[in-house]
Amino acid sequence: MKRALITGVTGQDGAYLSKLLLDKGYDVYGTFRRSSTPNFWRLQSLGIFSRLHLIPSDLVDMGSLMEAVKVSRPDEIYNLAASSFVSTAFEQPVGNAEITGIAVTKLLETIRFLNPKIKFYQASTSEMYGNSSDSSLSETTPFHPASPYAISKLYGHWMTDVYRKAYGIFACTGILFNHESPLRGLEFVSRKITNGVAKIKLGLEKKLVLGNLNAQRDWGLASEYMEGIYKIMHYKYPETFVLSTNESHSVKEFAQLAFESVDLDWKKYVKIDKRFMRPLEVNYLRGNNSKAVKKLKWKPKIKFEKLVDIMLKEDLTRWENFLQGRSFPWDAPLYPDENKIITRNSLENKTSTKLSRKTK
Ligand code: NAP
Ligand code: F7E
Repeated sequence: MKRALITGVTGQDGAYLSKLLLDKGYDVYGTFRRSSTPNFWRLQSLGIFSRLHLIPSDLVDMGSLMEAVKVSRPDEIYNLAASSFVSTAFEQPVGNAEITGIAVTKLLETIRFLNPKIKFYQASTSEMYGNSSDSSLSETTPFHPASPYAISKLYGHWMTDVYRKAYGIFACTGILFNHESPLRGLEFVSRKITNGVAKIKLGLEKKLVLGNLNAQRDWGLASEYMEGIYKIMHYKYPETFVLSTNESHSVKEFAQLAFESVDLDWKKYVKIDKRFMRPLEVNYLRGNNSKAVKKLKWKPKIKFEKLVDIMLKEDLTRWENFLQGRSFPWDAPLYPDENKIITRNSLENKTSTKLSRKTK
């Protein structure tokens, strides 16, 4: 039986990848951070919580990472843990470098010391491209990172490349474009919209406050991207692959489609607040997945419209079940009102503006 160690098992991708590997017969070990309140709702919601081995570990603590590798004796390590919310990385750039960047080297050093035969996957990101002049982004497109998060990720990306070349470790990377699901964190715009629209439809909320509606992203379904990660790890050589849908849609399109799906006019409910805009924005991202299609035979089936539909239906069902008094693993009832969270960005941008004519 193969053994896999996944860092960040409590996150969206950690949950879906755990399920995929368990279904393939792997013995799966997952690292989690100790917190004062249990944080396993995604694993519970996929029905796999009791099938995993859990190891407490923090990316800032090298000893705990070494311990996790020693205890799990993995054939494969998937490094999914990171501080993954771009806005928070602007607020906490030093912490982000430690968690999202330097920790990659800690893991690679652990592999080098303990067992260089362990295969390693690093979760790289389309954010590393920043505001590129290319309209279709592939493995050969130069990087222009535009956030502390992207810089930390680029550090981890290149470090993985160095350990592959310098020490012959099977160290591979996936440059994944945005992938979403009903298990996506509520701070990310996709789930913020589907959760917000569900609440408005059921009369639990009156408005949805967003930031830059014009930003465009290449959005796919997380579970399909985990199949891609598995294929990257099992390709004959350790290489870098882009995983994307090759389509780009704006935040405005996302919101419009979600409201229209429940017969509501988005213009009546969407408000804009600068507090949700970033000090530096990545305006447009669209991937080119042809290498993955050709070499891995990986191709996403779920595109934008279907993705919005899947997420919205799940959030509607959850709120309906909640109103009927049913209990189930879920994050939304405990999530704070984002408009009340004081951040550096919210203090600098106190003005809330109605949807401008231009955006309409
Ligand atoms: P996520 O839902 O935010 O999950 C991140 C995971 O990292 C969580 O389990 C989190 O633990 C853990 N973590 C954060 N800080 C940690 C620390 N100091 N020590 C140990 N664990 C820590 O992110 P995701 O969407 O699943 O993404 C998975 C990976 O892919 C991340 O590296 C992300 O940067 C990258 N990525 C994501 C996308 C995307 O569109 N989803 C695209 C490209 C790349 P807690 O639950 O305790 O917070
Ligand atoms: O923002 C805009 C925002 O936070 C998408 C992470 O998984 O994917 C994710 O990063 C866009 C941005 O994701 C709001 O300005 C407008 O342009 O959902 P997001 P992200 O920043 O693209 C990449 C690939 C990763 O690697 C990351 O880990 O939407 N936007 N209004 C908003 N964004 C948020 N969060 N909230 C808003 O109200």
